[in-house]
Amino acid sequence: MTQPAPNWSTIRHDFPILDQKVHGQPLIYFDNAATSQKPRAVIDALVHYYERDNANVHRGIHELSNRATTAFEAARARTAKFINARSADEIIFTRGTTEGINLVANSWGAKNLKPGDVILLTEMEHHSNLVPWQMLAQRTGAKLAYVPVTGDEGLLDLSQLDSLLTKPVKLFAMVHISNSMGTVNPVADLCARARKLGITTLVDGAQSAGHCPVDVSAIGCDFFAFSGHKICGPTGIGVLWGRPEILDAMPPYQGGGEMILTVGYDKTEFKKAPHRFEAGTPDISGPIGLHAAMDYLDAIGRENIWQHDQELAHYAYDQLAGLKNIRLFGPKQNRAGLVSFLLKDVHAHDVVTLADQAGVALRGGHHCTQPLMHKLGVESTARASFYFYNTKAEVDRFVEVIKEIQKFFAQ
Ligand code: 7TS
Repeated sequence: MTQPAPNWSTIRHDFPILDQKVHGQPLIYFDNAATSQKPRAVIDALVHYYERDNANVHRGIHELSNRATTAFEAARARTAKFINARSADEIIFTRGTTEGINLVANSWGAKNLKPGDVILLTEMEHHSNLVPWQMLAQRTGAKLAYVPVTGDEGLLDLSQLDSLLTKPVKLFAMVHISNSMGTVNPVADLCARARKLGITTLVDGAQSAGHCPVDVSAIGCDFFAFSGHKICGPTGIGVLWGRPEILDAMPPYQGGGEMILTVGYDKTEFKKAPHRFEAGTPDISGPIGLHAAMDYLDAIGRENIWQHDQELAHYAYDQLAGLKNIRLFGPKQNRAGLVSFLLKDVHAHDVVTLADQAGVALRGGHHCTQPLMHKLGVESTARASFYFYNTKAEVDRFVEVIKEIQKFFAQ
């Protein structure tokens, strides 16, 4: 059943931070791929937790500890529902996408990889889905291979996939939506092809969760990682989903309290997943805020959010494409909610600095995809990334500002 689209122009009033001026201009926040803003519902959930329920989890018998534990575990169950996992036991709370991927690399990777094995990545990975695998390859003697990117239009060159998906490949880790180009990768297809060959798959969902409907069963991956702060939740909380049979066979990532059944001076018996991967006092308010964020997003409808973000991105892309002396990155069709570009003879950081003076928050740099920038022959790009509280009027103003910047540098 499709949800009716909400009134997009009033939704932004749910975000107190958006109602302000920056350098004397109304704030236009277009840095959502870095982190999203937080609606009042999430801020209220955090305040409520700290004002009424704060206690440590899983260890107290007193009322506050029971409340905190119930809310913490309710957030885990809510997260399972959010990505259509079968059970809350498949949800590990992490600090974010980065920590989720490091967990898989250090636990699953260290156990399962040996010299000569291959870790297959794509050329468009964020450093957090690249550096942990490089570190693991150095430790285990495994090698890295990459699915190439076609060029400025930022698609995966899938004509190479059959020759890359070979027997020594033990893991295929791929980004769902590229943070620097807006490419939407066909992850269900890629995972199906890997699965046929018995290859384990990991999907980096940092830019997809909370932006489009995500169903880990339909994607058919073995691991899926995302960050709470990019989907209206607090910073410091993230999610790693894993197939239960894989999680239960993985050794713990860190040792400490809360992840054990019994401890002797010589030996420890560990809890099952997910608790064996959550040593020590966890971020408790994080999952509670994330729960509120997930409820908030689903009240709007992720299909609606996806349509809205894509519409803004195509609108922005088409307008920028109409300008002279601009180079655009990422696909023309089927683009997620961002645009990435370079103005001729203007450094991306100058674009961002001047846009900031006009109240428009952009991002400039390599976007933690340095190898990709290198491949494209650039150091950096400027990026505008959208979310559902952004409007077409804001895109119009942004394009005006870009034109003004071009004029400024043409003088
Ligand atoms: N993967 C992708 C695709 C990302 O875009 C990011 C963050 C991460 C992983 C890491 O997420 P974290 O929450 O663990 O830090 N991307 C960006 C960005 O595009 N600008 O700032 C952070």
